[in-house]
Amino acid sequence: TAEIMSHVTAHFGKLLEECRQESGLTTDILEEFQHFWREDFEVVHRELGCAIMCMSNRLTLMHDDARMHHANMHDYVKSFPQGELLSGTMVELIHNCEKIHDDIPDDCDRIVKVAACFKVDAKKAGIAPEVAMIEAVLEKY
Ligand code: BOM
Repeated sequence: TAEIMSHVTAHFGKLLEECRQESGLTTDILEEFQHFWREDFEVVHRELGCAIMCMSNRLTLMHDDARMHHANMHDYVKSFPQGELLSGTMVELIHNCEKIHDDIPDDCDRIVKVAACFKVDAKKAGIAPEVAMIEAVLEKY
């Protein structure tokens, strides 16, 4: 659900600042991670892909090949309140997007495409949070 997704995004987004330097993601591109879900934010910058890879690696959510670690992602999402209601859907949506973009050799380029695909599919599935929902839970993490 969107409520659970707001918690996952709030927690995951806390890692953004420590990944800015190595990813080159400037505040001009994305000021705060929760803006990822804004209607008018376009998920297109390679640097965002690099940042998501860096953030995911801090939580060991990716394999060495920069693809999602399914078991760890399941456990990560399940660690949030009612996370078990979201974990299966989330892993499935991300994996489906990975399959679609598997031919892109550059990790950062591929991950930003996977993230854009996931944003679209999460909206369709009704699990995309409103930015205000994320801001309401930011203080918990
Ligand atoms: O193959 C790469 C898999 C990683 C893609 C992850 C997509 C996440 C998009 C950004 C949205 C984040 C919200 C919560 C974080 C969960 C990882």
